[in-house]
Amino acid sequence: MSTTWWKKAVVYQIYPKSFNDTTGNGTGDLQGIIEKLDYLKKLGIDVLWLTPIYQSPQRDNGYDISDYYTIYEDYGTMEDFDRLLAEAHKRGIKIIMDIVINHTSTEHEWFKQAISSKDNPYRDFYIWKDGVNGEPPTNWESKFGGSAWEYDKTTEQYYLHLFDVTQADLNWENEQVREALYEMMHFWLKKGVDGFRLDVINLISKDQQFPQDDSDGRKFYTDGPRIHEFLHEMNEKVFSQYDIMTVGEMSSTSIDNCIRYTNPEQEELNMTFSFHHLKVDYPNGDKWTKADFDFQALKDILSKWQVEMNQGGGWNALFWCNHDQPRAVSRFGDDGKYHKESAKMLATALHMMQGTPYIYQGEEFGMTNPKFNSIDEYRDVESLNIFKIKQQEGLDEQAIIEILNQKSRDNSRTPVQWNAGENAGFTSGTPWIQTAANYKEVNAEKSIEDPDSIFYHYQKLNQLRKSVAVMTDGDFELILDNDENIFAFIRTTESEKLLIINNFYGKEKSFILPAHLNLDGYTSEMLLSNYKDSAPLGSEIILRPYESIVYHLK
Ligand code: TEU
Repeated sequence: MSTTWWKKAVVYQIYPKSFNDTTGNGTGDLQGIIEKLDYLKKLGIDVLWLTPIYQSPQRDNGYDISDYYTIYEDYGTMEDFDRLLAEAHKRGIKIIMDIVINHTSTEHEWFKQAISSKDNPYRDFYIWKDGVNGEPPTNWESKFGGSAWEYDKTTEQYYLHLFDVTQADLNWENEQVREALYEMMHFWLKKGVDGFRLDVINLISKDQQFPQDDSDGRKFYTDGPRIHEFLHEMNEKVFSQYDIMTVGEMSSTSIDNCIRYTNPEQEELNMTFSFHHLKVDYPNGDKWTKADFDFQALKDILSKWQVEMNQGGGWNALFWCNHDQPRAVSRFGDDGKYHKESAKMLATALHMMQGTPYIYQGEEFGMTNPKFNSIDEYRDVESLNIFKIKQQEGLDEQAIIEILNQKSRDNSRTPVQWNAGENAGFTSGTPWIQTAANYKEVNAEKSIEDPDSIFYHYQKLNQLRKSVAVMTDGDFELILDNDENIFAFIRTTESEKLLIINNFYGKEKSFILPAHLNLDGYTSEMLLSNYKDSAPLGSEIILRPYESIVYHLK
């Protein structure tokens, strides 16, 4: 079964822990999502992606699953989930589940069995190796810092964990592992869920030689030797039997691989998240440095992925933010003076590219990084690890906090700011992580009351997607490639065009229409803008700070 409804869909990502708490325990829950469905309907989204809601010790906020068939008790029960699914479907909203199958928690029953003895039937569900002269089997590094191998004293071998030490990598070479995971996916699909977001799915196939060199080892398991075979098998045995959408989270991937993952002829996935455009503020590849983003690199990367994925018949997932990234308006816009203008500009720039756009909770009214003052306010396992590592390297606390304030994953994990009340209306108890201080100015209620708000800008974009075909179908062409302030592009089908002009900076800039475009014979109409009185299309347009205009040409 393969239809392509997901090409016209807008997905909204929910991080349940921080979304809406109805019990007062400081953690969001499924009932909290049900209560906000009408709000989401008003926003006009089509699909909800829930980050993991399964049983988990929560070392990595649910990306460490200890039981795929049970709901984490703080979030509710399976009955609550069934109700959420029914209530969403009643409103025409689909739900996709986040599936974490590169690894499980070390508290998963499979791992408990596996670690109990070398000849346990589950031993081979994970990746075990002998050490080399008392050292780990290879020099591969964990994505959260330190070695990717952990020694088990009882069975005298190391197990692999590409993420936290409590997230043990599954052995995909073992057919029983694959069958067990496919069965679990059928369980959720039979319930009626509408698809999956597959966590770090391009890391599941490891080079069985387990080689090493002077790198961190990622080249030996990223887009690994059997990845396309495994995804094709998953498609055949699971996805193809339902009308669903699938999006793969692809760590450090390549365009060629993403074309193969998403070209329908390959029968693997529908679309992929790639991250190259979000590394433009990692100077020399180092995330843990304070840095401005490289605007030219951002344009080049986005444009390359737009053009080449389209040429190869692939499909992009479009996003500025998720639960692992800082807030978009703080990162690429201006979370002070031009908060509204820049948040809207970013929305337009993203939604007007080709692909399926994702809105991360709170982005629809411009939530910002919280700017914490102390390490005690941080919760994320990665941030806490990096804090220790940087301290050992001799950096003082203040310097590390400044880096975390820009780069930490907690920047996007603070409670959703619903209103100006206590704890921003997120909880009546103590939130598991501090609310950003600006909730009285930046919140959903305020945004809904203001007809000119960021919220209504997103609503408009969501509506346009349904009526303006070129938003989905049009080819992408970057214009003014080297302009230092403007990200402008053209989308084209046989019958119509969109011209999208975004000033990415807080100062005025003139846009000169490139002569080669040849728009003779087209009449132009302004489709969208983030200023009330933007100029009609002409040979020169003076763009105000963060001004963003879309012209529809027919
Ligand atoms: O993230 C995978 C991933 O590689 C990153 O986005 C990661 O957080 C970043 O590189 C660290 O600097 C996924 C999930 O989205 C993330 O929340 C999980 O922690 C991770 O997988 C492990 O399951």
